[in-house]
Amino acid sequence: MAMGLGRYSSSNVLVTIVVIGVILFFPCIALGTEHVVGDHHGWATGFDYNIWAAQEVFEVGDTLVFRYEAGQHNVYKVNASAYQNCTVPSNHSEALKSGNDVIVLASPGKKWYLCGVGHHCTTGQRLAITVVPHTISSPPIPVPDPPAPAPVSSPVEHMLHHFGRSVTTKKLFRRGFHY
Ligand SMILES: [Cu+2]
Repeated sequence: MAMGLGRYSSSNVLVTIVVIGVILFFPCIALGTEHVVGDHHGWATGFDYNIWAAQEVFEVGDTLVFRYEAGQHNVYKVNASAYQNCTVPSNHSEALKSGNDVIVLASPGKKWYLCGVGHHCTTGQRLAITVVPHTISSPPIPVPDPPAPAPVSSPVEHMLHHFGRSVTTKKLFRRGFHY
């Protein structure tokens, strides 16, 4: 094996394969949509995130971006009942709190998030979304080939039948015959 690969060691080959894999998959990842939660309102109180979420389509590979002033809010990923009851997880290390928290939606299904600061959740600072499988950019609808210019021979032969054998293809074209 080493001989056949010349100077390349098997680890180099592995790296190359991984790089090629990343390059092949990158377009898919790169096409993921970035959803800034609440758009210009960001992640805050006094906003209806259900209305916002209803207008978005969340696909696997997309990202959620929670933007807020660090220290004012935070983001917990919770389950359905915690979302319903605004139960803040007791493990505070689970909170995202950078003020620009990016979450990659890695799997389909329902996801719930809430702010664990004060009573922010009960006043509306919570988000429930449904992530759907990534739709690979739909393959082009198969369009039947445009009516291929019929093979030169057949119509010409057909015409020859009508015009007589002395009429050649060249003559037909010289006379401005188009089909
Ligand atoms: Cu908050």
